[in-house]
Amino acid sequence: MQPFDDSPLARDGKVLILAYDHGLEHGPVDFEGLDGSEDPARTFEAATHSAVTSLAVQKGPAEAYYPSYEDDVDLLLKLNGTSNLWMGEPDSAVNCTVDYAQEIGASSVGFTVYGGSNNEIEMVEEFRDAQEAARHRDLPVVMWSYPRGQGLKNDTAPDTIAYAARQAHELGADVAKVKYPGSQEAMEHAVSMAGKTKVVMSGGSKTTDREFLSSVKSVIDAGGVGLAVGRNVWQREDPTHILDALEAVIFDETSVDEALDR
Ligand code: FBP
Repeated sequence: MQPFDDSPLARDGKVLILAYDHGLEHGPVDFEGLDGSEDPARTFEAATHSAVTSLAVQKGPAEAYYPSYEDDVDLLLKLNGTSNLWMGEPDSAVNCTVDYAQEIGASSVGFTVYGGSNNEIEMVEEFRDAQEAARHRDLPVVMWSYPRGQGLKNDTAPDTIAYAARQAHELGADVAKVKYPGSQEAMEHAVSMAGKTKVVMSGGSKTTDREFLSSVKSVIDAGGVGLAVGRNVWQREDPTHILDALEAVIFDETSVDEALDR
């Protein structure tokens, strides 16, 4: 297992994953506010920004677009994912194998686990297979660690996010991608629960530059290594502007004001 800092996921020990799997997870509704955002090429292009350490997509966009970007973008292949078209306890289909992900150019893989779902046991067993296959191929593993389901009242409560971070560590993820638990203190608790697993924040729905950057800043100050973000980048008219600011906060550890002035 290669040291995290030398892994393709990280730059200077930090992470900025640009996520673009929303067409599957949420459907066309996420593209409604901005014409052109439905075009995967636009987000592949954004991922060439120096702040982006990898681009997380499903197999289809990877097969279709990654060949044009393989010199400029690190590919994180999301191995499972689900649509919003059905109802029931949270679950996610395994859509791609680790072998095939590597064949089409992935340098890391991602996997969602809905801890607390009635489908948790099966999801964790699927994660086991993916994690071990990834270890054999030396591909780092990011767990989208999203507790949710019938038993959970609040999926961003501090204790829940700390458990999500710990679950990712216990199951062998290199990086735990968790929702923001509302404060720096709560994020510190999650980071401390994650052992050697690195913690990144999940972006969430689009908000103002200042509010978004402030939460990112508190994750960095809490010992998190960065961010995995989708809508707060590619739903903006100018993804470059917010990526410049994220580069400042995550990699240069500037204040939010300084990042906004760049
Ligand atoms: P955002 O930054 O847009 O929240 O994207 C992160 C992400 O994990 C995506 O990879 C995924 O499509 C989406 O959030 C899932 O969000 P949820 O399941 O909470 O609706």
